Amino acid sequence: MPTTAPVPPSPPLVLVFSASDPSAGAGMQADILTLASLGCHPLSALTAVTVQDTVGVQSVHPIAAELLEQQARTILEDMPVAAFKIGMLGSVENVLAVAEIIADYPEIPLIFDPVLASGRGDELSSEDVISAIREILLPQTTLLTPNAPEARRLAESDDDDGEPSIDICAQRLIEMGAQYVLITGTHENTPQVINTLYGAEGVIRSDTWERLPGSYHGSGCTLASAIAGCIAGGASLEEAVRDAQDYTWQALANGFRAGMGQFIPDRFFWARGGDDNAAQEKGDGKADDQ
Ligand code: PXL
Repeated sequence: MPTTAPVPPSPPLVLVFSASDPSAGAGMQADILTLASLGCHPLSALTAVTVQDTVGVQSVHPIAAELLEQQARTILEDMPVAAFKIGMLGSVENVLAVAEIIADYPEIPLIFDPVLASGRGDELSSEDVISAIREILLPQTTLLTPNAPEARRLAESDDDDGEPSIDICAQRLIEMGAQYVLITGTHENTPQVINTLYGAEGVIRSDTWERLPGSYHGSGCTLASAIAGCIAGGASLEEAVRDAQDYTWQALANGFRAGMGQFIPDRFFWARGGDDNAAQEKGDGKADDQ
């Protein structure tokens, strides 16, 4: 009797909705590198094509919503997806399309990195896109991962008299429907980077990291994808947030300057061999853990 070889189990499947960045510093390429590095199989639904290098974004070309929808639905009908990750969406039509798709899969955890501007300040989402995000995506989000400026922009209100605190912004984003919010402190003027995870009851954990000297392209994409990958691999949300920060810090510490602009995180730092990668030389980067 011929024996059939056992079929190896599938790695965890993560479906990413994000835009192409040809520099592979950020966007879909960053998501795919991160997920592959963490042992997941990355599935992709492209939302936009950008023209950019490590210095800046030259143009953004949203994909037609119908084509975006076809990419995702075709994959979802074929494979059991363990987590969704959303990055840049590119148009209001694409926000609507993605919101409709994920509404059909309420049991799949959704990690949403609300990309409003690039790290270098290029606008990547219009006011209409931001309104659509608030109204139809936040209520479906398991974990939202804005940096502090994005959190302020998403949570701002006409009644604000001055800038609301980060704690208030997190509370508002949870009231708008996100289950959890992780606000990153990379853009804040603090000596260390403080990332804080909030739930309905307030702060769940706060992690403080040594601030690295360089300017990095794609740190937020790396963090959100790493969280999605850890959750897809079976981690709890809090474990995923902790482990993904550790992974991201090491990817940044091993970042390389491939072009004339920002550093690119090395998502495969562990595969370069030897004991001499920068993260190991610097210790584990953790300054404090509250
Ligand atoms: O880092 C956020 C980001 C996400 N996606 C794309 C980007 C950027 C920043 O430039 O270009 C496509």
